[in-house]
Amino acid sequence: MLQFELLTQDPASHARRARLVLRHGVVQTPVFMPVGTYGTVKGVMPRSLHEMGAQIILGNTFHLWMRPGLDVLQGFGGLHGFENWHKPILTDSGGFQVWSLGEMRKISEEGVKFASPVNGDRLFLTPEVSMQIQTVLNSDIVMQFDECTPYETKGHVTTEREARASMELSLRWARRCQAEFARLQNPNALFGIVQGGMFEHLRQESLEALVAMDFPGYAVGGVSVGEPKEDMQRITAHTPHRLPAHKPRYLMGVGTPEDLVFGVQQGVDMFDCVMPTRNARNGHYFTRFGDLKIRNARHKADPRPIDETCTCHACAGSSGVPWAEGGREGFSRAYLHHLDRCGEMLGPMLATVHNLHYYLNLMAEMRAALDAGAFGEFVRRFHEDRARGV
Ligand code: PRF
Ligand code: ZN
Repeated sequence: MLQFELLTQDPASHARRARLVLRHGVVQTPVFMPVGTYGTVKGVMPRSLHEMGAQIILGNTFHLWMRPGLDVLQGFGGLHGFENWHKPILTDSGGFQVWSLGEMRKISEEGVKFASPVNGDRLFLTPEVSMQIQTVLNSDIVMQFDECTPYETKGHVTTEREARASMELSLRWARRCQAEFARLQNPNALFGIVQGGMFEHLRQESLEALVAMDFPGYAVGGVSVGEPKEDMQRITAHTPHRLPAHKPRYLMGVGTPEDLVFGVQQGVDMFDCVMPTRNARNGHYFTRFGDLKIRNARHKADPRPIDETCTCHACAGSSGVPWAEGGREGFSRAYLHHLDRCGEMLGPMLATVHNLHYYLNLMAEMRAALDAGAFGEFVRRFHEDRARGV
């Protein structure tokens, strides 16, 4: 179901290189997982994802349960055949997506009651139902159903008492998930999720209880939920390296390029985030030399590509030879600006390709630096380049 082999460990941080073997293939870590909520990484064909070096993508229990529904997915033997992606898939449990519904839901010990945002049907998502759905999806990695403790609700910052109650509920749900997953004889891997809000001692209790349950991998949830950056970094620095060294660690829903580098330094192996894909659709490009907003009028007649050193299809065209090395097949900033102004769909498509290429390449560079014993040097260069400006 899951094998995890540690390859190298950076002596100066918690960063490590590993190889994760799943039922649909091998994943080299540290890894970034593009988000494909509805069974599609928005605007990108599976073939392009493969060419960009994507090793594993995400899907969402909650959305796929709403549409197309389990009977359709069952007919395709799960999500891989339906979306035509035959490499590993991780599915989130619905815990976070239900949290995002806000007012529309009611949480109890048993699970979460809510009205379908699609047709208003009354639905009840429980740990057992989440495991049943993810078993039909046949995802390589199944996430436990949890409650993502909010940082604040309507201006009220979550107290320690509230964070404890929420963390303990997630632990009881973890046990129910584990029992149901076993009952269903799901052949894939179930990950537990550490919660505990912004409190280190609650995080410690959560992780100890989950480690005692012996999951094949662990996630850190409940970060990047609107808290100040210092809190996010404090929790990211606390939890991952305290999890078992011989099992994969996944930081959920994080983050910026800087957050990924920081997370790897803290011993995180896996990341997912909508940022590269969602920001792309707003004309926000991430690059080695900082970020760029294509809507800005200063790009109106600029013949240069987004990043002269980038080998993605947007910056280097089909030759893959970057502008800086004499390739002239990339799309100009002027053209991308024009596509954005006209609302043409090629604009967000190219931006998504570039941003995902940048994120996936950043992870590949971190893996190469770890392999070469030069991670510290990589981190120094990364910050220097990002501060240079595009
Ligand atoms: N729980 C689950 N999915 C998530 C999160 C969580 O806490 C987060 C928090 N950043 C993102 N996705 N199940
Ligand atoms: Zn590019």
